Parts: sequence; C-alpha cells; structure tokens
Amino acid sequence: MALLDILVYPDPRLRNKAKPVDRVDLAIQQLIDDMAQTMYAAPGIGLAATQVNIASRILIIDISDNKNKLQAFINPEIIRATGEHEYEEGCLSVPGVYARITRPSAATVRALDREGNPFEVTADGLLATCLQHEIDHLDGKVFVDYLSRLKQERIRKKMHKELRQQEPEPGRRQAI
Ligand code: GNR
Ligand code: NI
Repeated sequence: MALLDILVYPDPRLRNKAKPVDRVDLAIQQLIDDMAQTMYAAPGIGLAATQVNIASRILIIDISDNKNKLQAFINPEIIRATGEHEYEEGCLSVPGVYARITRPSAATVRALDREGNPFEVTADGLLATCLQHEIDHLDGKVFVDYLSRLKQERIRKKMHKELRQQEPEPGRRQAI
C-alpha cells in the first residue's frame, strides 16, 4: 500500500477527463487500496482517481462512522437523478474551503465493483452528494466550478497564497 499525493486546486491536472477502465485487474485493485489508504489518511469520505493524477474512471467512498465500509465505483454512470438538495461541500483538493452546493438529492448510479461485477445503487443524502462530487472529478470538474466567478477567484488566490507559504524555494514551483 502507498500514500498518494493529492492534487490541489487550481492544478490543471484536476481538469483531466478520466477514461473508462477496460479490465478490472490486480493493478486496478491495488490502485483502489492505495486510494483508500490516501483517503483515510487525509481524512476524507471520498476520493476520485483524478485527484491522485490517475486518469481512470475510479472513485471510492466511505461515509460510515467507523470508516469500515469502503465502496469502490469503477466506470460509474448516473442513470437517474431526481430532486434538489443543498449541501455544504468540501474537497481534499481544495483544502479549507467549504461551500453550499445545490445538486440532485437522489441519484441512481451503475458501476463495477472492486471485483469487476456490475451493480446499481440508488443513493440519497450524503452518499448522493458525494457520488456526484466524485463523478464530477472524473469529468474534470471541481465543486468550486458551481460558485460565482468572484468566489472562484478568491479561492484561487487563497490556494496560491498557501502554496507560496509552503514553498521555501521561490521560483522552483510549477507554474499553475
Ligand atoms: O471528504 C470529503 N467530504 C465531502 C463533504 C461534502 C461533500 C463532498 C465531500 S467529498 C470530500 C473528499 C473529496 O474531495 N472527494 O473528491
Ligand atoms: Ni473532491
């Protein structure tokens, strides 16, 4: 198992569109294990492969209190979405930023599990929000995209400022 680095907004690699997984093999299962370790360590309740710079349609979620109910979704597709719900969202790729986002309140998602078997789940509440948040990542979207341009600009500046403060050597930073 390995801890993976999580990309931080506005890293352009968060805009990559993930490709479908063609075969669920050991490498994919190992990636899921590494993603789980990374998510639990962060800590977060969800993680999309895009956030660890892997352009494959894989996401994991664990919204359980005891952090022992990992759910993996490979090639997830929203096949039905209903209602509307506002939820305060956060993101491991936008640390320290929380904002109320309106999304469908329920969603039916079809995907493959860690063994490559197809399944369907109809989610509401936090699971529905989290699934949509993670699937957005696979499509290169981040929750701040739903905010006003002014708010997006403020968040971008805050992230740049924090990045500068973390970097002891100016000028060696990747241009983002
Ligand atoms: O840990 C996370 N918490 C969270 C809270 C509300 C709505 C969505 C999320 S997902 C987030 C982890 C993350 O960034 N996943 O992409
Ligand atoms: Ni996120």
